[in-house]
Amino acid sequence: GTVVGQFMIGGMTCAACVSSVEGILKNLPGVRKAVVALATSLGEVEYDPSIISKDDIANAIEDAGFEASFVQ
Ligand code: 9UX
Repeated sequence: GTVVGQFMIGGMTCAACVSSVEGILKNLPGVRKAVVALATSLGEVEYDPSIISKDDIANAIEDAGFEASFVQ
């Protein structure tokens, strides 16, 4: 099954940053859907927790040079 996780993403300053983060998220194994909003700095990620954890998702965002923290 899938769950939806919300992540606060810091360091995004333009639309290209948003596309970049969305691209990273969508390419992760276990991630089904990812929508990132610049105005709120929130990313909503639909993922399969048996394949990837919320910490793995946050780490992938941080590896790309942004800050990420799990919200709920
Ligand atoms: Mo444009 Mo967003 O260089 O970091 S991609 S501000």
